[in-house]
Amino acid sequence: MSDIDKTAYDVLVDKISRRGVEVEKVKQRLKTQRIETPSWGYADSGTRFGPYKQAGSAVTIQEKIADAAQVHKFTGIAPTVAVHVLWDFPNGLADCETLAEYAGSLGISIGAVNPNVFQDRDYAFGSITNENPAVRKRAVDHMIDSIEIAKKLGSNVLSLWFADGTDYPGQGDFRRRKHYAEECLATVYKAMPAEMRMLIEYKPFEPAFYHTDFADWGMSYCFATKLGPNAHVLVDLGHHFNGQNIEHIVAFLIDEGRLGGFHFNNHKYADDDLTAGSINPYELFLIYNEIVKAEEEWIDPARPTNPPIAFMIDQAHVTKAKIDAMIQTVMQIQTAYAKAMLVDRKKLYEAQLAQDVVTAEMCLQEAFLTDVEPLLRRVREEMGLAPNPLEAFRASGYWEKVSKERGIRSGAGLGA
Ligand code: PSV
Ligand code: MN
Repeated sequence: MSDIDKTAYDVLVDKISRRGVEVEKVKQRLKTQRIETPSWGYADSGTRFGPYKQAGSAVTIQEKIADAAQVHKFTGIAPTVAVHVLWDFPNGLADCETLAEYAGSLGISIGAVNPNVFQDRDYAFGSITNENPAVRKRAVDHMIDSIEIAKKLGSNVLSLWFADGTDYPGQGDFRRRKHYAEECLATVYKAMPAEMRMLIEYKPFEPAFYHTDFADWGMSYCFATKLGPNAHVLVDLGHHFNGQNIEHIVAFLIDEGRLGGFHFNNHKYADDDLTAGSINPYELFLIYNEIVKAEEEWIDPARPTNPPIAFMIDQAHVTKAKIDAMIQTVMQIQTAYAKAMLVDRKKLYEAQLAQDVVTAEMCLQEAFLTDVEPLLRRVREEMGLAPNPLEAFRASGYWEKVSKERGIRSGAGLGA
C-alpha cells in the first residue's frame, strides 16, 4: 500500500470513528457484499432503432459466463450471473448440461433464472394475460421448463418480468387480465420446489404504452402475497416514473417482508438501462441507506422478516464497453453501500425525534459526501485484489484479446 493510500485511510478512519462507525465491521460487511451481474449485459444490445454491435460482445452463454468471471475476478463481490432462458439456452435444458460445472471452474455460479415470455410473436397481445388459453398455457409451460433449468443449474431464484399490457383504451379488460395472471402464476408457483423463490418485477410502461398488467410495486406485492411466502417483489430502478421515490418503496417492501431483489441500473428519461449511479448517485445512496438500516435492525420479531435480497444488475446500454461498464456499476453499488454504512444512525434518530430537519438531512449528506475510496481500496487489498478493479481489468488486456478473437458478430442478445 502506498503512503498516500495509508494516510488517506487513516484520516478517513479517524473521521468516521468519531461518527460512531465501527470501521472493522464496515469492512467486514463490504467483504461479504454480493452483486449479481446479468448474462445479457455482456451481449450486444440495441435501441428501438436497431442493434449496436461491439467487437468483443459475448454471444454464447460460455462467453457470457467467462466475462462475468472477469468482473468477479477484479471486484471480488460478483460471484453469480443471472441467465435469460431463451437468449442463453435456445435449446432449453439440453444447453445446461455442464454449465454449472463450467461456471464453477471459472469461480462463479449461476444466479437468477429469467424465463422469456415476451419476445415471441405469440405474445404480442400478452402472455399470461392473453385472451387465448393456448398462449397462456405456452407461457406457463415455459416458466415451468425454466424451473427445471434452474434446478439443473443449482439456482433458487425464478425471476419474472411480463411485457403484458395494452396500447389503447378498450383493448383489454383490466380485471379479466388480472384474473388470468393470478391463475397462471399460481400454477407456476406450485411447480417450484420448496427452496425456490419467485421474484415478480413491475414496469409501468414499455413495450405496452397504455397500460401494463404489472404496472407498479403494489400490483407485484398483491400478486406475491396471494401466491405465498416464497413470492417477492423485484425492484428495477429504471421501472419508475421520473421523480418517484424509490427508497420509500424499498423501505415499505422491506417492512412488509416482500422485497425480493433489485435490478440495478439508472435512468434519466425512461427505462434507459444505464450504469448504476451514472445519473443519480444520491438516489442509489438513499436506497442503500434503507437497506443498511434494515440490515442493522433485521431481526425484529414484531415485523415480518424480509427474505434475503437478490442484488442484481440489469443494464443493457450500447455505448460503453461491456465489462468496463459492469465493473463500473459494481463499484458504484459498492460505493453506495459503503457510504450508507457511514450514516450516524444515533444522531439521525435523535434529530428525527426532535424534528430537526436540517440535522437529520445533514446526517445523510455527510455520509454521502464522504470520500470512501481509501476505505474501499483497503478492503480490496485485504481481499487480495487490486485497489482499483477497473484500472486493473483494463490493464489485463482481456478485452483487447476477446475483441480480436470474437470480433463483431450477430447472435444472442437484446435487440441483437
Ligand atoms: C425489462 O425491461 C427488464 O427489466 C426485465 O428485467 C428483463 O428481463 C430485462 O429487462 C431484459 O433486459
Ligand atoms: Mn429488469
